[in-house]
Amino acid sequence: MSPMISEPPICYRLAPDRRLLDGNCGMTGCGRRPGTPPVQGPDMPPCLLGHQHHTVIGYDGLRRLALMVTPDAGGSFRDQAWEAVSTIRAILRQQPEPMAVTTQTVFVDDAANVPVARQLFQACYGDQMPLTLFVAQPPCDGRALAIEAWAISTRTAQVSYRGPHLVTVTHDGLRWIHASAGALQQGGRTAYEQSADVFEDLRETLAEAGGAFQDVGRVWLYQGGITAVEGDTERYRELNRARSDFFASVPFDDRPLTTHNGRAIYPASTGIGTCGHGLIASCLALQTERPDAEMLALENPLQTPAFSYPRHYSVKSPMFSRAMALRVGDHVTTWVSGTASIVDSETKFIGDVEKQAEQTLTNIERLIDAANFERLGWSDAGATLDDLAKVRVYVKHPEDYQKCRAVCERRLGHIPAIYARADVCRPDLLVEIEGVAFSPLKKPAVLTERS
Ligand code: 3EB
Repeated sequence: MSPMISEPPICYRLAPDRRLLDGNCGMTGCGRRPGTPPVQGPDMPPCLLGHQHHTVIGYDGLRRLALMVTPDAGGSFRDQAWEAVSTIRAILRQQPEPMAVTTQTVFVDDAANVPVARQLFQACYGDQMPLTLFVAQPPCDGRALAIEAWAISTRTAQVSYRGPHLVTVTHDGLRWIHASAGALQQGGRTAYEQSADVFEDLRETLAEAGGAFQDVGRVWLYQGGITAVEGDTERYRELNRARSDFFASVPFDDRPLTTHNGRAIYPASTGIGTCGHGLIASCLALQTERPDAEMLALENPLQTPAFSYPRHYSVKSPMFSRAMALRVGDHVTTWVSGTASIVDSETKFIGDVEKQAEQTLTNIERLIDAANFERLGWSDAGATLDDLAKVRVYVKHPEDYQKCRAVCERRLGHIPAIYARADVCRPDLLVEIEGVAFSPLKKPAVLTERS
């Protein structure tokens, strides 16, 4: 028999930037309450681990992580990808519970590098390959890639890896379906055909897991050449036309989980450009019988609903909600759609990226605040920018990166973030921001009697 080998001690602590916990999280090793500073370990060793930011989410006693990782040391694409993956593993290894990565979005500077990344992920994850999206959007800091990954405790959740386009996650009576579709290349199809195909593929993939499109709360659409002209129209307008046609066949007013407020309920969405040619899409669906679970589509008091934009923006309006909120257990999760400097239906601050970033963050702030939840019927919910677990910032011009980052860091603080270069669907929009917020439900007021 071989002698017992003891685990080497972990020498470097990778401290999370944020802990979003429901007061006392009840997890072993975590007596921390929200707002208290994180315990800092020694600095991570240079050159071994990449620049990492992560948030620990601990609501309902379930440990989840949002990770935003960029390699530090440069080198070849393979070196950088290796470093990013190693960093993710190091963070997971340091958790007090076993964790599994469920989904990742990989921002790459060049689609030609995707095969190398795939090979590495395969070696690293084996048959537990997260749902992986490659998005041709160069990270703004000049690195060859950046990874957004989500992980969940396998002590609580069962993760089922059902193929390259489908992962399901089950815990506490909730069943999540992550699905993806699309191709990095256009393959001789028109934008309309591409978009129609992608939505149909998503529908079929969801069906493989027993899901349907009306279970979908969040959609991401990454379109190559989003503002490019095709025939006598623009590719993004054609995507909207295909989405409208597809959504017409989805019974969105028959969502099992969602509060209606008297209108059709569209998923929250991001529709963003890439420097590739194809269309890549993903979606997140939820099924549950839990009586305390409910979803709410949010509109922004500062903005015209996208599905009511005037016709000059697109013959068929973009069918998405400004955010989708889910309440279950002790908290609310709010998926914020791609948000830009639009007030009512007009682009604000044309040519001024800093003011656009400010307006965008103000739009998000107002979208998720307690007043907006109250307006839409949830008087015990509400979130602030501090509740965001992570953000993605899509920057149109690489030279605007530092300015955008300065505004975001001033308004959001030190938050896990990836900045990537991407075209926004309107030519005058210079920046677009999306994120996910986790916030506690207000406990019902308890009347204390005095004796
Ligand atoms: C806007 O507010 C900016 O087509 O799904 C944001 C989020 C935008 C989603 C989509 C488009 C989409 O209109 C653009």
